[in-house]
Amino acid sequence: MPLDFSNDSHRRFNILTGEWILVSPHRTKRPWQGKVESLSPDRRPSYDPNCYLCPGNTRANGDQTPAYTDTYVFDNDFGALLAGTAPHVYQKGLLQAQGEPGICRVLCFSPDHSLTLPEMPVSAIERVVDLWQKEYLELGAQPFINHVQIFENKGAVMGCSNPHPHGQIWAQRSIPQEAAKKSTRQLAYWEENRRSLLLDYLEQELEEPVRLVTENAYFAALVPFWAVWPYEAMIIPRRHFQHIGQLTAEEKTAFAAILKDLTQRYDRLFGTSFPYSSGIHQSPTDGLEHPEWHFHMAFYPPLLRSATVRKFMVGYEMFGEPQRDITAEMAAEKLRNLS
Ligand code: H2U
Repeated sequence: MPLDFSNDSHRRFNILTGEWILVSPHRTKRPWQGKVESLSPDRRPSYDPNCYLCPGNTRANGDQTPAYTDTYVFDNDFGALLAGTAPHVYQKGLLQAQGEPGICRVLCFSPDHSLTLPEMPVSAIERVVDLWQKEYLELGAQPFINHVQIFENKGAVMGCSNPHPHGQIWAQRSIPQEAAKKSTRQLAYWEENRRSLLLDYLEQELEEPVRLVTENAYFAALVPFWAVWPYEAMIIPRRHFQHIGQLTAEEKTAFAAILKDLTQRYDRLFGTSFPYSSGIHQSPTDGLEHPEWHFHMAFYPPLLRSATVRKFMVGYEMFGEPQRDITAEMAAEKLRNLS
């Protein structure tokens, strides 16, 4: 008998990281008596005098946020990485460490406190993409910055400290682990085939689009075969390019449009402002070309079955490997039907 993805427990391989995930579709019928998250009220004013990211307000460290009217970026007042840190090496017996210099920035997506990314017009999301481009290129051009991580924590359940629409950038000297795993796997595939691993994957997905959520002329959004989070998704460009600085004008508009399309579907799924962490994975800024890298953006949302029931990565997942019940195909079908 062949493997039945919708019934048999099985493990799936993540071609980008080389890791496995356990899928248990037969468990989707089990009852739930666990934790239910409380909903935070969603209605917010366009301007909050107590928000440190609203135009004209004073931040926690006493600095003034200017009266910006579009997007706004500033150095994180409490950055996890500091530019002046020396990369001193520590080695003693089995203990290793190294100083890690870097730059952390906060990016305000809009002056309007009440909005979230899916609620912004495509033209305004394009301005956010402009800012991501500018920051990636500017930070990446600094000799001591070899990796630029762009990300957003959306929603209190994801640890977001403030509902004002914003994201972050952590740029640093080393290539962090998640990107390093993807670098290794993409490079091995490139060296063997002279082709992009992710583009070949996308082509295979589009042949039988059971995991496809939405698409436009330049990008596709899908639930990856190896998704860990229930409604995890990935935006992949149809053209092979390495980083956000290489987006054409048409691709930039299409990227903003698919970002809105996907995140609006998320909001409709459980009728709530859908929490997630999203991040862009792209080539390191170490001065090399990295033809193996295929730009993409990933979304890791925690919600499982309603606005108040989330997935926890605990127990077996901490000691064994990630596990999910609802399959990637089931999740993609739900998101696809929400248009
Ligand atoms: P979240 O994206 O997780 O909400 O984090 C917001 C960041 O904003 C956080 O890293 C920074 C925090 O250090 N911040 C400032 O830089 N200035 C402030 O006045 C408050 C928060």
